[in-house]
Amino acid sequence: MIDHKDRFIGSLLGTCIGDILGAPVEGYSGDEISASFGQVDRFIPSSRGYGCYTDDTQMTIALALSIIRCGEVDPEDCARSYAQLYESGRGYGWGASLILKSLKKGADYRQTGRSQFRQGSFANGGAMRIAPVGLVYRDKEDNDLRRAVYNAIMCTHVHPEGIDGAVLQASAVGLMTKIEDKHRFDPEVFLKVLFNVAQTEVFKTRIKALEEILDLSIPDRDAISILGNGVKASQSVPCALLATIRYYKRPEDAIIKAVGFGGDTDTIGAMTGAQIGALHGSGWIPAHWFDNIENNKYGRDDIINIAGRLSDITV
Ligand code: R7I
Ligand code: MG
Ligand code: MG
Repeated sequence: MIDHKDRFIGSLLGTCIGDILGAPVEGYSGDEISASFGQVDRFIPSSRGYGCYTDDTQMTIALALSIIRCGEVDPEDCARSYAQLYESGRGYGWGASLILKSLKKGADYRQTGRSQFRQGSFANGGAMRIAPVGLVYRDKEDNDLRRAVYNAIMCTHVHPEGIDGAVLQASAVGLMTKIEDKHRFDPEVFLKVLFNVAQTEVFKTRIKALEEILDLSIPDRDAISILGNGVKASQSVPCALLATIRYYKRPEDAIIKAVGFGGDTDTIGAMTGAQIGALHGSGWIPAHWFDNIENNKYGRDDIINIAGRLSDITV
């Protein structure tokens, strides 16, 4: 059986590894990735450096630190924490980037979620960073989890689709922590639970599509053209779920496949990594990934430590 703390470590390292693997090919199509790299199964040096993560991991760390500090999700402290860790070279979305800079200058976290897009951002910036909430709130009722997710992302993501994507990602991570025997994970049951959690039409439709993709064994390439793989939460979150439900037995492969779907690759990889790590813990992570994760402040060793402290929190 996988130890509780190790699931937290696996989920945060999984986020980080998916992010690092996917970052150099963000925006490539699946075909372009296979033509240029075959499978992305190793870290590729990029302008950011080798083994360096992006905003997805940086915001995940900021959120985890805030939960550790407050013992729960406190929206004001989360906003402060994101702003504190923000570094412009980490590939942030431009809306998010402007918001984080304004928060740094003292903007009100209750207003910033609509400051760039009138209805809020429909992108996946809420979902990409939400694993710590999924982990800590795993035993909470759906409404409580939804509230915690909202509080964790409201400073940047208030669009119903941005929120629903984050809630689904958090639920997926939380559900994975409860699968005691990884051989007994049932993708159909998993999708049914998520269908009931979803509140927007677009996510309900995409989860139904995932059921059909599984049922009819629709190949990945065709599945991606049904789901989309872009920066919208409604595209990338279902893609991450697809990699998980199809490849969960082989955690390494699940992340490689998620990145290979193309599109918002660092984020799809990160979200699949968070889900898969919550299921398998961290023991499966190959040395050539583990050893090469950046390891300065808030790098690999700090992430492991933060995950351990997060696992002690009860809400
Ligand atoms: O959601 P967010 O943090 O971006 C996350 C993505 C991930 O792929 C990361 O890896 C990183 O690359 O960025 O940042 P936002 O700025 O909220 O959203 C990202 C982009 O989605 C924006 O820059 C817009 O191009 C687009 N977008 C929208 N466009 C039009 N109308 C998001 N919401 C809207 C919208 O309402
Ligand atoms: Mg990124
Ligand atoms: Mg991305």
